[in-house]
Amino acid sequence: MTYRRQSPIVVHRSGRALEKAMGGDELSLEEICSLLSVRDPVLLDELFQAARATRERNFGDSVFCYGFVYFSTHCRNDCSFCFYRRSNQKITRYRKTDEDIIDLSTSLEDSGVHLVDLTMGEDPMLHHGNDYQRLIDLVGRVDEAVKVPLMISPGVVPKDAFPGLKDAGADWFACYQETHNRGLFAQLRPHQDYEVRLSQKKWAMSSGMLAEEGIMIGVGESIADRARSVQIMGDLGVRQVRAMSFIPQCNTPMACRDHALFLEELVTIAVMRLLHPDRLIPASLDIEGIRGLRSRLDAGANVITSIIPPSMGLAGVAQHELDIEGGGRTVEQIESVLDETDVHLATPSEYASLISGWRRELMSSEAGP
Ligand code: SAM
Ligand code: MD0
Ligand code: SF4
Repeated sequence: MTYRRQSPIVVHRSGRALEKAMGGDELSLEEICSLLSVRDPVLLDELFQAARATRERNFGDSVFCYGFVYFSTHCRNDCSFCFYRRSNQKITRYRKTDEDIIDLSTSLEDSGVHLVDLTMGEDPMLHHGNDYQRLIDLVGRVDEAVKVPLMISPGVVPKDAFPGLKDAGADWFACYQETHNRGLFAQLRPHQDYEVRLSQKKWAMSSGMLAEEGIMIGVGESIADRARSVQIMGDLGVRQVRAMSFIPQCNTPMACRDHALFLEELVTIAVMRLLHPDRLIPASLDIEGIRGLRSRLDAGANVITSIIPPSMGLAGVAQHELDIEGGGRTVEQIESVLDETDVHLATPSEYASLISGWRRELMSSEAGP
Protein backbone atom coordinates (compact mmCIF):
# COMPACT_ATOMS: atom_id res chain seq x y z
CA MET A 1 0.00 0.00 0.00
CA THR A 2 1.30 3.44 -0.83
CA TYR A 3 -0.03 6.94 -1.42
CA ARG A 4 -3.17 6.39 -3.47
CA ARG A 5 -6.54 7.88 -4.28
CA GLN A 6 -9.35 6.62 -2.09
CA SER A 7 -13.09 6.69 -2.75
CA PRO A 8 -14.87 9.95 -1.81
CA ILE A 9 -16.96 8.11 0.81
CA VAL A 10 -13.86 6.70 2.53
CA VAL A 11 -12.12 10.07 2.39
CA HIS A 12 -15.20 11.78 3.84
CA ARG A 13 -15.40 9.27 6.71
CA SER A 14 -11.71 9.62 7.54
CA GLY A 15 -11.95 13.43 7.27
CA ARG A 16 -14.75 13.42 9.86
CA ALA A 17 -12.73 11.21 12.20
CA LEU A 18 -9.77 13.59 11.81
CA GLU A 19 -11.91 16.59 12.71
CA LYS A 20 -13.21 14.76 15.77
CA ALA A 21 -9.71 13.79 16.88
CA MET A 22 -8.49 17.37 16.45
CA GLY A 23 -11.39 18.55 18.58
CA GLY A 24 -10.17 16.25 21.35
CA ASP A 25 -13.27 14.01 21.19
CA GLU A 26 -12.97 10.32 22.00
CA LEU A 27 -12.95 8.15 18.86
CA SER A 28 -14.68 4.79 18.40
CA LEU A 29 -12.66 1.79 17.26
CA GLU A 30 -14.20 2.21 13.81
CA GLU A 31 -13.12 5.85 13.65
CA ILE A 32 -9.57 4.98 14.72
CA CYS A 33 -9.54 2.36 11.94
CA SER A 34 -10.62 4.95 9.42
CA LEU A 35 -7.80 7.28 10.50
CA LEU A 36 -5.27 4.43 10.33
CA SER A 37 -6.51 3.69 6.78
CA VAL A 38 -5.81 7.16 5.41
CA ARG A 39 -3.75 6.83 2.20
CA ASP A 40 -5.19 9.66 0.12
CA PRO A 41 -2.38 12.20 -0.46
CA VAL A 42 -4.41 15.28 0.49
CA LEU A 43 -5.80 13.71 3.64
CA LEU A 44 -2.37 12.32 4.58
CA ASP A 45 -1.01 15.86 4.50
CA GLU A 46 -3.83 17.01 6.76
CA LEU A 47 -3.27 14.09 9.14
CA PHE A 48 0.47 14.78 9.49
CA GLN A 49 -0.14 18.52 9.86
CA ALA A 50 -2.68 17.87 12.61
CA ALA A 51 -0.22 15.56 14.36
CA ARG A 52 2.52 18.23 14.27
CA ALA A 53 0.14 20.89 15.56
CA THR A 54 -0.86 18.57 18.41
CA ARG A 55 2.79 17.95 19.27
CA GLU A 56 3.41 21.69 19.27
CA ARG A 57 0.48 22.39 21.59
CA ASN A 58 1.81 19.86 24.07
CA PHE A 59 5.59 20.13 23.75
CA GLY A 60 6.25 23.40 21.90
CA ASP A 61 9.11 23.06 19.41
CA SER A 62 11.30 20.81 21.58
CA VAL A 63 12.15 17.20 20.84
CA PHE A 64 14.22 14.75 22.89
CA CYS A 65 16.94 12.22 22.08
CA TYR A 66 17.91 8.89 23.63
CA GLY A 67 21.21 7.04 23.52
CA PHE A 68 21.04 3.30 22.98
CA VAL A 69 23.39 0.74 24.54
CA TYR A 70 22.58 -2.78 23.38
CA PHE A 71 24.97 -4.32 25.88
CA SER A 72 24.25 -8.04 25.46
CA THR A 73 22.95 -9.73 22.32
CA HIS A 74 22.63 -13.15 24.01
CA CYS A 75 19.04 -14.30 24.36
CA ARG A 76 17.13 -17.29 25.71
CA ASN A 77 14.02 -16.50 23.64
CA ASP A 78 13.08 -17.41 20.11
CA CYS A 79 11.02 -14.49 18.81
CA SER A 80 10.18 -15.21 15.15
CA PHE A 81 11.01 -11.69 13.97
CA CYS A 82 14.31 -11.15 15.78
CA PHE A 83 17.85 -11.49 14.49
CA TYR A 84 19.06 -12.28 18.01
CA ARG A 85 16.65 -15.17 18.62
CA ARG A 86 18.23 -18.16 20.34
CA SER A 87 18.00 -20.39 17.25
CA ASN A 88 20.04 -18.04 15.09
CA GLN A 89 23.38 -19.73 15.52
CA LYS A 90 24.95 -18.01 12.53
CA ILE A 91 25.67 -14.75 14.33
CA THR A 92 28.47 -13.51 16.53
CA ARG A 93 27.06 -12.31 19.83
CA TYR A 94 28.66 -10.00 22.36
CA ARG A 95 28.28 -9.14 26.03
CA LYS A 96 29.86 -5.86 27.16
CA THR A 97 31.61 -5.62 30.53
CA ASP A 98 30.25 -3.30 33.23
CA GLU A 99 33.21 -0.97 32.61
CA ASP A 100 32.44 -0.82 28.88
CA ILE A 101 28.76 -0.15 29.58
CA ILE A 102 29.67 2.71 31.91
CA ASP A 103 32.09 4.19 29.33
CA LEU A 104 29.50 3.92 26.57
CA SER A 105 26.85 5.56 28.74
CA THR A 106 29.09 8.46 29.76
CA SER A 107 30.19 9.04 26.18
CA LEU A 108 26.55 9.17 25.10
CA GLU A 109 25.80 11.59 27.92
CA ASP A 110 28.72 13.79 26.86
CA SER A 111 27.42 13.80 23.30
CA GLY A 112 24.16 15.40 24.51
CA VAL A 113 21.51 12.68 24.82
CA HIS A 114 18.65 13.22 27.28
CA LEU A 115 18.53 9.60 28.43
CA VAL A 116 20.52 6.36 28.17
CA ASP A 117 18.59 3.20 27.25
CA LEU A 118 20.30 0.03 28.55
CA THR A 119 18.96 -2.81 26.40
CA MET A 120 19.74 -6.52 26.30
CA GLY A 121 18.48 -9.82 24.96
CA GLU A 122 17.15 -12.06 27.70
CA ASP A 123 20.74 -13.03 28.42
CA PRO A 124 20.84 -16.18 30.62
CA MET A 125 23.79 -14.64 32.51
CA LEU A 126 21.49 -11.88 33.76
CA HIS A 127 18.19 -13.78 33.73
CA HIS A 128 19.48 -16.32 36.18
CA GLY A 129 16.74 -18.07 38.11
CA ASN A 130 15.02 -15.34 40.08
CA ASP A 131 18.20 -13.53 40.92
CA TYR A 132 18.38 -10.10 39.30
CA GLN A 133 21.04 -8.71 41.63
CA ARG A 134 23.64 -8.57 38.87
CA LEU A 135 21.37 -6.44 36.68
CA ILE A 136 20.41 -4.29 39.66
CA ASP A 137 24.11 -3.72 40.46
CA LEU A 138 24.82 -2.79 36.84
CA VAL A 139 21.97 -0.26 36.81
CA GLY A 140 23.29 1.19 40.08
CA ARG A 141 26.81 1.57 38.70
CA VAL A 142 25.64 3.28 35.51
CA ASP A 143 23.34 5.54 37.51
CA GLU A 144 26.26 6.65 39.64
CA ALA A 145 28.32 7.43 36.55
CA VAL A 146 25.78 9.48 34.57
CA LYS A 147 23.42 12.31 35.47
CA VAL A 148 20.88 11.75 32.70
CA PRO A 149 17.87 9.49 33.38
CA LEU A 150 18.10 5.78 32.58
CA MET A 151 15.76 3.49 30.71
CA ILE A 152 16.15 -0.27 30.94
CA SER A 153 14.92 -2.80 28.37
CA PRO A 154 15.89 -6.17 29.85
CA GLY A 155 12.93 -8.23 28.56
CA VAL A 156 10.58 -9.92 31.03
CA VAL A 157 11.54 -9.91 34.71
CA PRO A 158 9.62 -11.17 37.77
CA LYS A 159 7.42 -8.79 39.74
CA ASP A 160 9.68 -8.69 42.76
CA ALA A 161 12.67 -7.46 40.70
CA PHE A 162 11.01 -4.12 39.92
CA PRO A 163 11.53 -2.27 43.23
CA GLY A 164 15.26 -3.13 43.24
CA LEU A 165 15.70 -1.93 39.63
CA LYS A 166 13.86 1.29 40.42
CA ASP A 167 15.85 1.92 43.59
CA ALA A 168 19.09 1.31 41.70
CA GLY A 169 18.21 4.26 39.43
CA ALA A 170 16.09 3.02 36.51
CA ASP A 171 13.66 5.80 35.58
CA TRP A 172 11.96 3.99 32.69
CA PHE A 173 11.12 0.38 31.87
CA ALA A 174 10.57 -0.47 28.20
CA CYS A 175 8.95 -3.72 27.07
CA TYR A 176 6.98 -3.94 23.85
CA GLN A 177 4.01 -6.25 23.43
CA GLU A 178 4.45 -6.01 19.59
CA THR A 179 0.72 -6.71 19.14
CA HIS A 180 -2.34 -6.95 21.36
CA ASN A 181 -3.81 -9.73 19.24
CA ARG A 182 -3.10 -12.78 21.40
CA GLY A 183 -3.03 -15.26 18.50
CA LEU A 184 -0.50 -13.16 16.63
CA PHE A 185 1.51 -12.61 19.84
CA ALA A 186 1.85 -16.40 20.20
CA GLN A 187 3.31 -16.59 16.68
CA LEU A 188 5.67 -13.69 17.19
CA ARG A 189 6.82 -14.57 20.70
CA PRO A 190 6.43 -18.37 20.93
CA HIS A 191 6.37 -19.87 24.45
CA GLN A 192 6.10 -16.44 26.04
CA ASP A 193 3.22 -15.41 28.28
CA TYR A 194 1.10 -12.55 26.92
CA GLU A 195 -0.23 -11.54 30.35
CA VAL A 196 3.14 -11.59 32.06
CA ARG A 197 4.62 -9.42 29.31
CA LEU A 198 1.72 -6.97 29.52
CA SER A 199 2.09 -6.88 33.31
CA GLN A 200 5.70 -5.67 32.98
CA LYS A 201 4.41 -2.20 32.20
CA LYS A 202 1.96 -2.27 35.13
CA TRP A 203 4.53 -3.63 37.60
CA ALA A 204 7.06 -1.02 36.47
CA MET A 205 4.56 1.79 37.05
CA SER A 206 3.47 0.47 40.44
CA SER A 207 7.09 0.43 41.53
CA GLY A 208 7.44 4.08 40.48
CA MET A 209 9.11 3.71 37.07
CA LEU A 210 7.74 5.23 33.88
CA ALA A 211 6.89 2.67 31.21
CA GLU A 212 7.03 2.36 27.43
CA GLU A 213 4.76 0.12 25.33
CA GLY A 214 5.08 -0.55 21.61
CA ILE A 215 3.84 -2.39 18.54
CA MET A 216 5.37 -3.61 15.32
CA ILE A 217 3.88 -2.69 11.97
CA GLY A 218 3.72 -5.25 9.15
CA VAL A 219 3.82 -8.50 11.13
CA GLY A 220 0.42 -9.75 9.91
CA GLU A 221 -1.76 -7.50 12.04
CA SER A 222 -4.96 -5.99 10.66
CA ILE A 223 -5.89 -2.31 10.77
CA ALA A 224 -8.37 -3.20 13.54
CA ASP A 225 -5.52 -4.82 15.53
CA ARG A 226 -3.53 -1.60 15.21
CA ALA A 227 -6.52 0.46 16.31
CA ARG A 228 -7.08 -1.77 19.33
CA SER A 229 -3.38 -1.46 20.23
CA VAL A 230 -3.59 2.34 20.05
CA GLN A 231 -6.51 2.21 22.51
CA ILE A 232 -4.84 -0.31 24.85
CA MET A 233 -1.58 1.67 24.89
CA GLY A 234 -3.58 4.71 26.00
CA ASP A 235 -5.49 2.78 28.67
CA LEU A 236 -2.30 1.31 30.13
CA GLY A 237 -1.15 4.76 31.26
CA VAL A 238 2.37 4.39 29.82
CA ARG A 239 4.12 7.70 29.08
CA GLN A 240 5.91 6.54 25.91
CA VAL A 241 4.27 4.66 23.03
CA ARG A 242 5.94 3.43 19.87
CA ALA A 243 5.26 1.87 16.49
CA MET A 244 8.17 0.41 14.51
CA SER A 245 8.05 -1.18 11.08
CA PHE A 246 9.06 -4.82 10.94
CA ILE A 247 12.38 -5.36 9.14
CA PRO A 248 12.81 -8.97 7.92
CA GLN A 249 15.94 -10.65 9.31
CA CYS A 250 17.96 -13.40 7.67
CA ASN A 251 18.10 -16.81 9.42
CA THR A 252 14.70 -16.27 11.02
CA PRO A 253 11.27 -17.78 10.27
CA MET A 254 10.08 -14.37 9.03
CA ALA A 255 13.04 -13.77 6.71
CA CYS A 256 10.95 -14.01 3.53
CA ARG A 257 8.12 -11.77 4.71
CA ASP A 258 7.54 -8.49 2.91
CA HIS A 259 9.19 -5.42 4.23
CA ALA A 260 6.59 -3.25 6.00
CA LEU A 261 5.73 -0.07 4.12
CA PHE A 262 7.12 2.77 6.18
CA LEU A 263 4.09 4.93 5.36
CA GLU A 264 2.01 2.60 7.55
CA GLU A 265 4.31 3.31 10.49
CA LEU A 266 4.09 7.06 9.82
CA VAL A 267 0.29 6.98 9.78
CA THR A 268 0.27 5.00 13.04
CA ILE A 269 2.64 7.52 14.66
CA ALA A 270 0.36 10.38 13.58
CA VAL A 271 -2.76 8.63 14.93
CA MET A 272 -1.00 7.88 18.23
CA ARG A 273 -0.05 11.55 18.49
CA LEU A 274 -3.67 12.66 17.95
CA LEU A 275 -5.10 10.17 20.44
CA HIS A 276 -2.32 10.42 23.04
CA PRO A 277 -1.30 14.06 22.60
CA ASP A 278 0.96 14.44 25.65
CA ARG A 279 2.87 11.13 25.40
CA LEU A 280 6.40 10.67 24.11
CA ILE A 281 6.50 8.98 20.70
CA PRO A 282 9.79 7.71 19.25
CA ALA A 283 11.23 8.38 15.82
CA SER A 284 13.59 5.41 15.84
CA LEU A 285 16.81 5.52 13.83
CA ASP A 286 16.74 1.71 13.97
CA ILE A 287 14.33 1.36 11.04
CA GLU A 288 15.53 3.54 8.15
CA GLY A 289 18.60 5.07 9.79
CA ILE A 290 19.14 8.82 9.75
CA ARG A 291 17.33 9.23 6.41
CA GLY A 292 14.09 8.15 8.11
CA LEU A 293 14.25 10.79 10.82
CA ARG A 294 12.56 13.67 9.03
CA SER A 295 9.47 11.73 7.97
CA ARG A 296 8.91 10.41 11.52
CA LEU A 297 9.21 13.89 13.02
CA ASP A 298 6.86 15.19 10.34
CA ALA A 299 4.36 12.53 11.46
CA GLY A 300 4.37 13.89 15.02
CA ALA A 301 7.08 11.87 16.81
CA ASN A 302 9.09 13.71 19.47
CA VAL A 303 11.86 11.42 20.78
CA ILE A 304 14.76 10.45 18.55
CA THR A 305 15.88 6.99 19.71
CA SER A 306 18.66 4.54 18.89
CA ILE A 307 21.54 7.01 18.95
CA ILE A 308 24.62 4.76 18.96
CA PRO A 309 28.28 5.77 19.34
CA PRO A 310 30.34 4.67 16.31
CA SER A 311 33.43 2.42 16.49
CA MET A 312 32.43 0.77 19.77
CA GLY A 313 31.30 -2.56 18.39
CA LEU A 314 27.66 -1.93 19.22
CA ALA A 315 24.65 -3.22 17.30
CA GLY A 316 21.13 -1.98 16.63
CA VAL A 317 18.12 -4.30 16.93
CA ALA A 318 16.07 -4.12 13.72
CA GLN A 319 19.00 -2.65 11.76
CA HIS A 320 22.07 -4.05 13.39
CA GLU A 321 24.57 -2.12 11.26
CA LEU A 322 22.81 0.65 9.37
CA ASP A 323 24.45 4.07 9.95
CA ILE A 324 26.32 2.92 13.08
CA GLU A 325 29.99 2.66 12.13
CA GLY A 326 29.80 5.65 9.81
CA GLY A 327 28.59 7.83 12.71
CA GLY A 328 25.14 8.39 11.16
CA ARG A 329 23.35 7.77 14.43
CA THR A 330 24.90 10.56 16.47
CA VAL A 331 23.59 13.74 18.06
CA GLU A 332 25.67 15.73 15.57
CA GLN A 333 23.93 14.09 12.60
CA ILE A 334 20.56 14.63 14.23
CA GLU A 335 21.30 18.32 14.73
CA SER A 336 21.99 18.69 11.03
CA VAL A 337 18.62 17.12 10.17
CA LEU A 338 16.85 19.28 12.77
CA ASP A 339 18.40 22.42 11.26
CA GLU A 340 16.03 21.92 8.33
CA THR A 341 12.92 21.60 10.55
CA ASP A 342 10.86 23.72 12.95
CA VAL A 343 11.93 21.67 15.99
CA HIS A 344 15.12 21.60 18.05
CA LEU A 345 16.63 19.52 20.83
CA ALA A 346 15.30 20.31 24.30
CA THR A 347 17.67 21.16 27.14
CA PRO A 348 18.49 18.35 29.60
CA SER A 349 16.58 20.20 32.31
CA GLU A 350 13.42 20.38 30.14
CA TYR A 351 13.52 16.61 29.83
CA ALA A 352 14.30 16.08 33.51
CA SER A 353 11.40 18.28 34.60
CA LEU A 354 8.98 16.57 32.19
CA ILE A 355 9.71 13.15 33.64
CA SER A 356 9.91 14.22 37.25
CA GLY A 357 6.38 15.66 36.89
CA TRP A 358 5.21 12.32 35.51
CA ARG A 359 6.90 10.41 38.31
CA ARG A 360 5.14 12.57 40.89
CA GLU A 361 1.83 11.81 39.15
CA LEU A 362 2.64 8.09 39.27
CA MET A 363 3.54 8.20 42.92
CA SER A 364 0.39 10.06 43.89
CA SER A 365 -1.82 7.68 41.87
CA GLU A 366 -0.09 4.68 43.48
CA ALA A 367 -0.59 6.19 46.92
CA GLY A 368 -4.33 6.19 46.20
CA PRO A 369 -6.99 8.79 47.10
N1 SAM B 1 15.07 -8.48 24.56
C1 SAM B 1 14.22 -7.47 25.07
C2 SAM B 1 12.82 -7.59 24.58
O1 SAM B 1 12.62 -8.27 23.57
O2 SAM B 1 11.94 -6.98 25.18
C3 SAM B 1 14.75 -6.10 24.78
C4 SAM B 1 15.07 -5.88 23.33
S1 SAM B 1 13.81 -4.97 22.61
C5 SAM B 1 14.67 -3.55 22.30
C6 SAM B 1 13.67 -5.57 21.07
C7 SAM B 1 12.54 -4.85 20.34
O3 SAM B 1 12.99 -4.46 19.08
C8 SAM B 1 11.39 -5.79 20.15
O4 SAM B 1 10.51 -5.72 21.25
C9 SAM B 1 10.80 -5.31 18.85
O5 SAM B 1 9.78 -4.38 19.10
C10 SAM B 1 11.96 -4.64 18.14
N2 SAM B 1 12.46 -5.50 17.05
C11 SAM B 1 13.19 -6.61 17.16
N3 SAM B 1 13.39 -7.17 15.93
C12 SAM B 1 12.78 -6.35 15.05
C13 SAM B 1 12.64 -6.38 13.63
N4 SAM B 1 13.13 -7.37 12.90
N5 SAM B 1 11.97 -5.37 13.05
C14 SAM B 1 11.44 -4.37 13.79
N6 SAM B 1 11.54 -4.29 15.13
C15 SAM B 1 12.20 -5.27 15.75
C1 MD0 C 1 15.21 1.91 19.44
N1 MD0 C 1 16.79 0.15 18.91
O1 MD0 C 1 14.87 2.84 20.15
C2 MD0 C 1 16.09 0.82 19.98
C3 MD0 C 1 15.29 -0.19 20.80
C4 MD0 C 1 14.66 -0.45 23.22
N2 MD0 C 1 14.14 0.26 24.33
C5 MD0 C 1 14.73 0.47 22.06
C6 MD0 C 1 14.20 -0.89 19.98
O2 MD0 C 1 14.82 1.83 18.28
FE1 SF4 D 1 15.35 -11.98 22.55
FE2 SF4 D 1 14.21 -9.57 22.66
FE3 SF4 D 1 15.03 -10.64 20.31
FE4 SF4 D 1 12.93 -11.67 21.52
S1 SF4 D 1 13.10 -9.56 20.71
S2 SF4 D 1 14.64 -12.84 20.64
S3 SF4 D 1 13.47 -11.43 23.66
S4 SF4 D 1 16.33 -10.02 21.99
